Amino acid sequence: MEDNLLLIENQDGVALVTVNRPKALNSLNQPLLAALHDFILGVENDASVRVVILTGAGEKAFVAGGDIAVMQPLGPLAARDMALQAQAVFNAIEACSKPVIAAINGYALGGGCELAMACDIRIASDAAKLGQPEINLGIIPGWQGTQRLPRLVGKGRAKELIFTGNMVSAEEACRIGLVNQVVPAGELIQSAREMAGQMAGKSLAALRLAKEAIGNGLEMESTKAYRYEADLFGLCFSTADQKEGMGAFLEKRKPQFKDN
Ligand code: CO8
Repeated sequence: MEDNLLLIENQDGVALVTVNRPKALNSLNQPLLAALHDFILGVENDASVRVVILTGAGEKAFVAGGDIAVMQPLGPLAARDMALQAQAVFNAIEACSKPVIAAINGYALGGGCELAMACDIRIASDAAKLGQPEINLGIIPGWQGTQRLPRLVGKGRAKELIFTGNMVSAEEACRIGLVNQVVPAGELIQSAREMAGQMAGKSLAALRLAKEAIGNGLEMESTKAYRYEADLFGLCFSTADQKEGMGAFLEKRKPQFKDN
């Protein structure tokens, strides 16, 4: 049994969470998935956490996928269970009311790329490599890669990546929209912290509604999505933060948000 599969460090409202199985390139097994799930559900009620940064231990990998040694002997039902277990974790990240930033420090392959795609924002080190190499193992992505990848990079590029199993550099991933920005390896966590710090100063109520509008709205037909956005926009006006934010602007001072 491995200890400390997740390292968690909370500073100034930003939780830095490190997937910690560097000897297996941080590949995800069931205990790690369970730990990630517990963590992300806990964040919801933890007022000390405003933004999450997810990264991998060591210099080589963010997460090199699902643990192939665990998967190799599985039968179909157990494989489906493992797919569903991870999908529940990734759905919880997507549904988390607080922003989650993936700081991709190295290989983000298969389930690792899928984990990064479940996060709201991806910042990659210039040494990172991303891909969906499942085809080389005789399988297809099972942790939502066939769905999230085409939504991020378009159907054609997603098919190319999934059918060839080729990895792309961080630069190429940025060019095709798979990551938001690329930074020098030594500056990755600092860059992620700077972005997280900016978000941590906002109203959590507004951040949450913005995340819901984008996430849920994209799954709707556009006229319904526009109405949904208007509804959530209206809901902002039930918060003290809306009165404070607009009041502070008019009074030419910095807002003091209270997250409600
Ligand atoms: N699972 C288990 N162990 C791994 C994994 C992995 N995904 N990746 C690396 N490791 C282990 C290696 O076996 C090795 O262990 P050991 O030292 O005991 O031999 C150690 O990590 C270091 O790896 P390498 O020696 O291979 O390091 P290299 O620098 O030579 O290569 C690579 C690095 C290119 C990243 C290479 O390790 C690699 O190709 N890894 C596999 C990448 C991959 O195919 N990922 C996709 C996995 S499938 C998946 O994610 C599907 C998820 C959905 C499943 C649905 C549920 C059933």
